[in-house]
Amino acid sequence: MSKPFYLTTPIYYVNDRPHIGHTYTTVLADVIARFHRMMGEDVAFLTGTDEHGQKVEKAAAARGITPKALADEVVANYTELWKRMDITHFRFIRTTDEDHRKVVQTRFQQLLDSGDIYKSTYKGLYSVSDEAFVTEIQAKELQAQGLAHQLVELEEETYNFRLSKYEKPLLEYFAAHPDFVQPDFRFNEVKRFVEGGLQDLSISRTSIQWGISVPDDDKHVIYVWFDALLNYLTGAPEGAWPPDLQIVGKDILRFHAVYWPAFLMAMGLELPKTILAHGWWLMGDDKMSKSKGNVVRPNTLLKFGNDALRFYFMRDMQVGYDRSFSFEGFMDRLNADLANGLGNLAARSITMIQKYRDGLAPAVVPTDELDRTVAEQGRALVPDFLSKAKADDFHGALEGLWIHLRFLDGYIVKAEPWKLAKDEASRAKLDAVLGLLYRSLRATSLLIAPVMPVMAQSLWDSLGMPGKAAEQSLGEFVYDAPAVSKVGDPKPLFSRIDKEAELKALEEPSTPTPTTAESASAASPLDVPELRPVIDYDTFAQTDLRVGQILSAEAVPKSKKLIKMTVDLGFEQRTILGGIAIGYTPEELIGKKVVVVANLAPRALMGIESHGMLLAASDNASKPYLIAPPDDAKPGFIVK
Ligand code: ME8
Repeated sequence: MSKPFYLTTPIYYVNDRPHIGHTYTTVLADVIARFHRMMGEDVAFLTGTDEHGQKVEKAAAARGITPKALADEVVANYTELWKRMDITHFRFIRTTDEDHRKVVQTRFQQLLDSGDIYKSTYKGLYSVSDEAFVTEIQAKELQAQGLAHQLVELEEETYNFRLSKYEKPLLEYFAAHPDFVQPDFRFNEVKRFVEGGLQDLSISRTSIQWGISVPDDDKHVIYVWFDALLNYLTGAPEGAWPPDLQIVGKDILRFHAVYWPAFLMAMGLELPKTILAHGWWLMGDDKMSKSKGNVVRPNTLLKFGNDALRFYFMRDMQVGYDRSFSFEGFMDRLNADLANGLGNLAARSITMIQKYRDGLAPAVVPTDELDRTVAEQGRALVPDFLSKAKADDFHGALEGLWIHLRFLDGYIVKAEPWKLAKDEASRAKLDAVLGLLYRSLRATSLLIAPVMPVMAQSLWDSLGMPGKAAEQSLGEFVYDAPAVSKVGDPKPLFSRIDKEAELKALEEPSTPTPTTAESASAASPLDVPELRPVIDYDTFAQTDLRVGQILSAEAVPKSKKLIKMTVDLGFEQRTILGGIAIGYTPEELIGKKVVVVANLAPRALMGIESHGMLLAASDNASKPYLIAPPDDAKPGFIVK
C-alpha cells in the first residue's frame, strides 16, 4: 500500500479550553486532510493534547486538582469540540498515553546511548510560560515587555541534547530542501536563527514532577518539548513516516523547525517534508491568548454553523499572515459570500432550471462572447482551485472561486433568462445560460466540500447528483459532463445573519451567557481573568458590604439579563438591578438573603436607577450564583 499523507497539528496544552486560535489550526488541518482525500490519497491526520510540564502543573495546582484530572477535563472539551465540528483525525493523542511514554523513554535512551544526550549542571534564567531556559538577550526582551515575573533563576543537574552538533547538518538540510518550512519568509527567520549559532539544549528538569521520567533516573523529568514533539512519532501509523505536512502557529515554529529536525537526525529518522507556520488571530493588535483575557471561544461563533466558521477561517486568513478577528467582519463575510453570494445564486439557478427546463440542465453550446467567457472561466475553476489548494492556499482558492460566482451573478443580470424564456428564438441562449450555471455550481459543490462539508452535500443533492460530494475525485472532475438527473428543490444554504441584532446582543450589560456545550460541562476549567493588582486593607475597607433580603423582584422589560429588585437592608429599602436573569427567575429570588455592596454610587441601567449591587460568583462561562449569607443573618448586618 502506498504511504498515506501524514498530517499533524500541534498538540495543545491542557491549561485552557480551546479558543478560536486552536480551532483555526485544527480546521486548517482538517480542510487539508479532506482535500487530499478528495485527491484520491489515503490520509492519516493526527491531533491531540500536550499534558505534561510546569504550565499544566501550575494550572492544576491553582484549581486544587491533579494535573491528570485537569487534563481529563480539558481533553473532554477538545474532543467534544472536534466531534461537533466533524474533524476527521484518526487518533486523538494524549502525551499521558502509555504508548507515548514508552516511545519517549526509548528514544531518550537511544540518544543517551549514542552520546547525543549527556548529563551536566545548568544554571540560568528560566521562563515559566515558555518552559525553557532563556538567554540573557531573551531575558532582557521579556523584562522590557514587563514580563520579568515569568522568569525564575534555576540551577539544575540536567541532561543536555547536543544541539550544537546539528547546526551544520541543519543548515545543509535547509539548503537542500527549499520547501521544508512554509512560508518562505518564515523559513528565512529559521535559517537566520540557526546561522546565529546553536547551543546544547537542556532536556530534563528536576524542578517538576509532572512528566515522563528519565529512564533509570526518576528525579529527572523529560523536558516537555522533547516529550511533546515525539507525539508525532508515537502517533504515526505503520508505514506513514515521515509526516508530509506539520501545521503549527508561528509561535512554535522554532521548536518544530530546529529542535525537532535535530532530534530526528540524532535518532536516524527521516525529517518531515514540510512544516507550515500560520499566523495569529489577533484581537486588535494583540495576540489572542488566555493570559491577556481576550479570547473568543468557538462556541460563540458555532451558533452560525460549523460550515460557516470553517469557511470564515479559510476565506479570511491568508496562511502565514496575522489577521484581526472582528465579530462584525465575521458576519459581513458570511452574509456577503454565503447568504447573498453562493446561497442566492444557487437558489435562483436551480429554480430557473426547474421552471424553464423541467429540472434537467441542458447541454451547452455557447452562443456569444459572454457565454464563451463564462465557459472558459468555468473550465478553469477546478484546475485553478487545485493548484492553490495543493499549496495549502485555501484563502486564494476560495477567492478565485468567489470571483467566478460573482461573475455569474452579473451574467444572469445581463442575460435576463426570464426574458429569454418568453421567446422560443432564444432557446439556445437560455440553454447556454442554464447549462453553464449548472456546471459551475456543480464544480463549486465539490470544491467547497473540504471546507464546508454539509453545505457542499446539500448543494450536490439539490443539483440532482448521486452519492457523496466528499467521495468524488477532484482530479477526475469534468466540468462539461452532462447532467445525469433532474435538479431537486433548492435548499437554503445559509440564512442571512441579522447583524444589528447580534451586535446589540453583544453590547448589553454583560452577564455571561452560558452556551450549550460550555454550560453542559460543569467540569470546564475556569474561564476567569488573572488576579487583579494587590490592594491594601484600607482600600478594601472602604467597601461597605451588608446583608440584604429581597422583598420583590420583576424582570426588566426588553432586557434578557436584568432583574429589578426591592431589597431590605434593615435600615432602609433599596431598588437594585442585577444582571442575573440567566441564573434566576424573579419568583425564586423573593425572600432570598443576599450580600449587597451598599455604598456603591447609584447607576442607571435601562433607564432605572440601581442603588447598590448584589454579590454573585461565576466564571465567564457559567451562570451567576448569588452569594448567600446564613439564614439567621439579619438584613443590615455588616459583612467583613
Ligand atoms: O504551544 N491564532 O500548545 P498551545 C492562531 N503544547 N493560532 C493560535 C493562536 C492564535 N491567536 N493561539 C494559539 C503549545 N494558536 C504546545 C505545542 S506541539 C508538539 C506542542 C494555535 O495550547 C497555534 O497552532 O499553546 C499555536 O501554535 C498553538 O495553538 C499553540 O497551542
